Amino acid sequence: MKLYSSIPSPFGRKVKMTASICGLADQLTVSPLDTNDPDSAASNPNPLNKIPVLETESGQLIADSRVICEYLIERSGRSDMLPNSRRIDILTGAAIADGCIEAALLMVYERRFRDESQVNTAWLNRLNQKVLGALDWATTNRQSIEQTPTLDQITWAAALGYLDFRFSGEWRTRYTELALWLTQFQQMVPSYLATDPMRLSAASQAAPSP
Ligand SMILES: N[C@@H](CCC(=O)N[C@@H](CS)C(=O)NCC(=O)O)C(=O)O
Repeated sequence: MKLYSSIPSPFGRKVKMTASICGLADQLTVSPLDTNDPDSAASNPNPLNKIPVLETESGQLIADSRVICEYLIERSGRSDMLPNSRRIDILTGAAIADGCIEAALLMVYERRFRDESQVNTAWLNRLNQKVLGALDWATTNRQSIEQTPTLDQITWAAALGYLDFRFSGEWRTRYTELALWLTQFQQMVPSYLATDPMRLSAASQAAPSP
């Protein structure tokens, strides 16, 4: 399988952690793709020019990180990561964590793609409220990590890791229980540190996107 992604991508990180937990990491070749590169659309099989995107051995295109994760879980038979008995609750948690990432990503893009004088503060505040609302929800609804992390937990770890990476971990002061939860996750899931953009970007001098 070929995964198009980049080191900083939180959605890509979620997929890489999932592949590793599923025991599929050695079947995955990561092809670096920087969507900031004006030529990236030509090499991205996703017509939306978004990452991550997966191409299977048979050439099947699988787009959107949540769909890719579901594919990997199904392929590996690791139904304990998305058990039928809790499927809707887990997908809801994953959707809220994905929404948290999306809002944080849009905040980054607002500053990246506009001149300083054009940055819309009302829009940034609105996005920030979504991030805080999601973190409030996660605080109330977080589940301790059992033997195997579930898809929602992997997505929350990717979201919190992105807030560490792009917003200097400011969330940690207000959300101490979530910070403890992330420490527990990190201790139980080695691929969290192995995919840490702060460590990997420093090591590879990677491009700053996304
Ligand atoms: N819902 C998508 C979101 C993917 C996404 O927004 N990825 C970012 C990078 S983390 C991207 O490709 N941004 C480039 C763009 O939107 O043009 C998923 O879960 O895969």
